[in-house]
Order: sequence, then C-alpha cells, then structure tokens
Amino acid sequence: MTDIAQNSQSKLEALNQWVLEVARLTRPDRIHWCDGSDAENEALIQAMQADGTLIKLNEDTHPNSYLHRSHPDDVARVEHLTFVCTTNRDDAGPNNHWMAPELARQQMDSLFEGCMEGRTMYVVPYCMGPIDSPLSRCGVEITDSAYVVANMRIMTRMGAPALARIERDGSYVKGLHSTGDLNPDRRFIMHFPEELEIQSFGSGYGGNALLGKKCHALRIASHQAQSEGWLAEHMLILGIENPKGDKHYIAAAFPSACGKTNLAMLIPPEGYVRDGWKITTIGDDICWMRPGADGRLYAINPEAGFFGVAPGTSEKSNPNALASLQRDAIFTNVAVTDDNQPWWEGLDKRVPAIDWRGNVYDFNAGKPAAHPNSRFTVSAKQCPSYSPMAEDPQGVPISAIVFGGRRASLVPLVFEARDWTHGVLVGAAMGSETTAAATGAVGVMRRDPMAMKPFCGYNFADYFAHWLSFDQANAKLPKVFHVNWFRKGDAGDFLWPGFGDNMRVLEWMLKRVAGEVDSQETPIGHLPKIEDVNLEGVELSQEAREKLFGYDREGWRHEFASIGEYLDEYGPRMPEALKDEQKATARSLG
Ligand code: OXD
Ligand code: MN
Repeated sequence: MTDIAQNSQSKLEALNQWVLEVARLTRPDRIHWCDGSDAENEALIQAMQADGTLIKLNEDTHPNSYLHRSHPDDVARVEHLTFVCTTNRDDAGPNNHWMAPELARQQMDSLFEGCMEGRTMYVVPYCMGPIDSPLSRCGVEITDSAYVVANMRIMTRMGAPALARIERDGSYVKGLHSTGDLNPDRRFIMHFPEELEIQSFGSGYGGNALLGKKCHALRIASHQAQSEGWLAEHMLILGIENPKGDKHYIAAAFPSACGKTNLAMLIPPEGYVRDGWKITTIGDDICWMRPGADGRLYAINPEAGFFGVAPGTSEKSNPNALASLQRDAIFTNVAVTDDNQPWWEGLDKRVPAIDWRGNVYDFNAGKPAAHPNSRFTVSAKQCPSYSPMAEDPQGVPISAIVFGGRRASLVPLVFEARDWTHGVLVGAAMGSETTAAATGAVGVMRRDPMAMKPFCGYNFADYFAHWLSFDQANAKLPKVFHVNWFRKGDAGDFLWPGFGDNMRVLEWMLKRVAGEVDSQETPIGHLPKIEDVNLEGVELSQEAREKLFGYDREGWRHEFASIGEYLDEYGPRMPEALKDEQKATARSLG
C-alpha cells in the first residue's frame, strides 16, 4: 500500500480514503494505482499472457494484438441485472430496474466482502472526453481485472493526466468493479446516480465492466446532464465534407449492434469519392452534447477507443474498421485461423481452426465460430477516418440528429421530423429488433427510445421533457431524421444495400439542412422525393422503391396507436407536449 501513502497528503485525500475503504471491504493482496504508461501496460499484458487471460495473436499479421476468451456465461450486457438505485422509485422510471439504494448497498457489500483476496486491486483514474475539454468528466474505477485495465486504457484517457484533472476538478464518478466468481447468479450492475456511484459485480464483459462506457458515460452522465442542461446520448458522431469544402457533423442513435460503427466510418461510393466527398469519424457509440453560445448543439465523443462488434465487419461493410484492427488490438471471443489470426463470421471465406470457446471448430456443426457478440477494442486514433476534431475541447457543431432502428417492415428508408417536438417524438417512438449485444432473445421488436432503453439513468418521461426543453427562443437546433437500413421485401431480403450507400441518404439530409430540396409531406414527416436522392449505380426493384420511399397509412395508424399506448405507460409524468404531438399525428393518419 506504499503508493497510497505517497498521495495521502495531497488534495486527493478523499479519493485515497475511498480506496482504503474499498480495500478494507474487498481485502486485496496488492493495490496498484494505474498511471496509464506503456511500461505499465506491457507488464500487465505479460502477466495476462502468463495466466492465460490473453493469448497472443499472429505477430506478423496482427502485431501486438491479443485474444481474450471470456467465461461462456459472460458474453454480453445483462439488462435484467442492471439497476438504477434512486431514492424515489419513480425517478428511475418504468424503463429501469430499480432497487432502494440502502438495500442495493447491503447486497453489494456482501458480494464485495473479501472478493479481492489473493488478487490485485487496480485504481484506474480516467477522463471521458478530451482532458482539457469543459464538456469532459472524470471517474475512477477500482477493479480486480487486468483485462478491464487494459481495455479502459484504450477506451478512455486513463492514468496520470486524468488523475491530475481529478485533482483540479475535485469531482469524479466512483466505480467499483470485481469479476467475483463470474457466477451469473451473483452478478449485478448497480447505479447510484444521486451519489455519482457505480458498483458492478460478477462480470468481466465490456458493457458491464468497463465502467467508463455504458455505466458512466450513459447512465450516470444522462442523469447528471439532466440537471446541468446537456445531453448524454447513445450516438455516433461523424463529419461530412462536400466537394465545396463545407463541413457538417451528424449525430446518430441506433440500438446496440445496429451498425453505428459502420456508419461512423463509412467510405462513400466511388462517384462521391471522385467528386470530393469525405466522411470523418468523431465517435462510434456515445455523444455528449450541449448548447454553445451561438445556440447550436456542440458534441464530444467521451471515448478514446472503439469497442466494436466483430461479426459482419469486412472489407465490404467497414474497411476503415479492418484497417484499424491490423495492430495493437484486443479481440474478445472471436475465433482464430490455423495461423492464429482473429476471425469472425462475415470477415472472409477462410474456415477458422478454433472457435470462440477454444475448441477445434467443426464447420459441419452449423454453429458460429465467433460469438455473435464478439468484440474488438482498439484506439480511435488507429482509424484512417478518425478526425482530429475529436480532440477539440469545444466539440463539433451538430447539423443533424438521426434516429434509426432495425425494422423489417413498415418504416421507410428515411424521413425528416417537422420540428424539434416532432423530432423528440420520432426518437421516443423508436422501435428495433433486439440483438446479441444483450443476453436474451434476439430479433424481438421492442421500443428503444433514442436507442437509450438500456442506458437512460432516469425516468424516460423526464428524459423526453429534458429533450423538449432545448427548444428555446435562441436555439439553433439540428434537424431530426429517422432512418431504417434494415427494411425487408416480401421474400425476406434487405431492400437497401446499406453500408457505403448510406452516404446517399446522408447527402439528402444535408440538402434538407441547406434548404436545397423540398419533400413529400406526410403525417409521419417529410419523405424524400425519390428524384432528390442520388441513386446512380444502385439497382432498386419496384418493390424496393415503393417500400423504401413510400408510406403505408394503415400500418402507421396501428404503429401510432401502439406508440400512444407506450407513452401512456409512463403515466402523468409523460410531457403533455409529446402526447399532443402523438395524438395530432394519429389524427392526421385518420
Ligand atoms: C455497446 C452496446 O457495446 O451498445 O456499445 O452494447
Ligand atoms: Mn453501444
């Protein structure tokens, strides 16, 4: 405990006290304060190779890259075991599992008691966002997992600079994590937003264990943002530059594993590249936004890395991601080829040798070789499209906000909200089919407002009211759009090519932002006139044209009845303005 003594006289006294308290409860053999240095990382990687936590991948093809195989019962977020522990149950809302803070603390104390015996306790100071940004916020994660430390080092600004900022600010989110015995029956992810605290036990999986990510940057931050007048959102941020050199930034919310990473790193179709269009990446998962002095919303990506879904990532779907993964990456639960390269379904035609559990892969068994939620962790700076603006302390001004879900039927390719209130309704009404990013059934349609169902740290009714409150007299708010890349035809095939071709939809949005084209006005919003979307080189069947660019009044009538019922589930806290907007649309649908 000698390192602690060094800090004990400093302004970090309260932090030291908390670390000692946690050590008394969890009884680690050693305490290590992480400085984030290369030497520290190398030592951790070596130790993890020695104890089997990491397996070195092919050094020639993937230098300094490692594979981690998790416990097979610990492969995704656990929404049913994730709680928001506010004093009043209604503040957490029907969108969250709730537990009384005292009960939750008692329960967690008994799990944490002695859980680090024989282990090292790592103290990980981190900053979410550029170290010198007024929009950034810090945290300290205490963990007994070296894998978590190595991932936090990639995903956040971790170590000495973060500790220095904590010393300056004096405030930080306290996160306590232990993998425990990885028993799913002794697994809980608890949030105490009123005390800016997180406690996570029994899982080493990213979304449950890298506390800077979902727990801090979304659940705790959304709560904090509500009282401080900003927004913490499950959104990618991309930059788009047209041939004239005009730059715009777009923030887009999609549920987990619905293509945020692919869209954030999009490479435009050939014709666009030739004409001088360019996409740059600010972030692929989380966006913190606040109004600037000019009334526009300014956004930062609080993360420093990508924790992306591996399956489906290929030269076709996301060449920038593949280029990022050529070195210095951690892969979790992917398969490996016979020459020890990482492999996953959709990457290429090779047949892997070993599956994600470490067994010889049996092609004929018909099971995926990589886990469907297998992941890569890599520094954002390795991405060829990464924008230096991601490091700008002021953030980037947002011209358009995009909501989108995975909807096989009904929802057209793109439409624009009439105004901000309608845009909030469009976000609130979002639905999507569930994916492997969380445990539970896959492919079930559920409401996932603003893609925040698993991540909003307070009552959705209050969250929608908070969104509505940005519509001030001096505000210059972004336009709001909804997209659906996943519409299927009667034969069950996807109707839109997606990936790079999504550029065509982004271009239409920018034309709308610039007031260059008009639209078809419908009760659900403004749909593009098909001739205003550049479809050169895209072959669309008649069915695709009708379904992607048309709207089915009868189907939307049912949808709006269901949206009305959904809003009513929140009772009297649901803002009247949102209910009125829903009713007005329902009426105009007849
Ligand atoms: C993620 C998720 O890991 O949303 O980003 O599950
Ligand atoms: Mn996510």
